[in-house]
Amino acid sequence: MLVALLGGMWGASAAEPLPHPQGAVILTITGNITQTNTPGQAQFDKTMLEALGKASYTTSSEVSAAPMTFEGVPLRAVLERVGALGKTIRATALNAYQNSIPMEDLQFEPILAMKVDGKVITARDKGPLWIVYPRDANPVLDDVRYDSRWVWQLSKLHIE
Ligand SMILES: Nc1nc2c(c(=O)[nH]1)N[C@H]1C(S)=C(S)[C@@H](COP(=O)(O)O)O[C@H]1N2
Ligand SMILES: [Mo]
Repeated sequence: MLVALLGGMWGASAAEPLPHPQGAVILTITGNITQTNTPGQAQFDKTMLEALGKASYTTSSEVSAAPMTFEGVPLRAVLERVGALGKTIRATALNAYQNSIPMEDLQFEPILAMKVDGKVITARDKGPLWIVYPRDANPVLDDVRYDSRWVWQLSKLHIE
């Protein structure tokens, strides 16, 4: 898998056409993707994201020394669904914070968390989507480079 990522082959397998969101759009993906449901964009509501899979882990973070349990959809599943192809994911938050996430980070299985400690997160508490890494499970992730990729209030991903 990692070899495929480094070779730029990521996401070659795209699925059936992406349906239109029925609820509020919480994530918009643009750039190098093969699946769209609006010209140039793949828009997702919460239900669509939840349908893509589930993952959770409990970890401390830069935000909280006390471990919190994060639950959401694997970033990998979301990128697979839109046929994302590229080296970098530019993540943008509601507050216009941006950071670039190398595609290689998928090896760590980051998730787009929608719940923290069992509670749905809203924009008020860093939701509705928060990029999270399993930091306690992998010492290499305990680093400011990765901490800054924990984009909260995530609203856009641009693949390039
Ligand atoms: N939306 C958003 N996400 C963000 C940030 C931000 O300012 N806005 N700061 C990042 C940085 S630099 C780090 S280290 C972690 C933790 O930020 P904090 O130390 O300001 O709590 O969240 C990251 N995610
Ligand atoms: Mo930071």
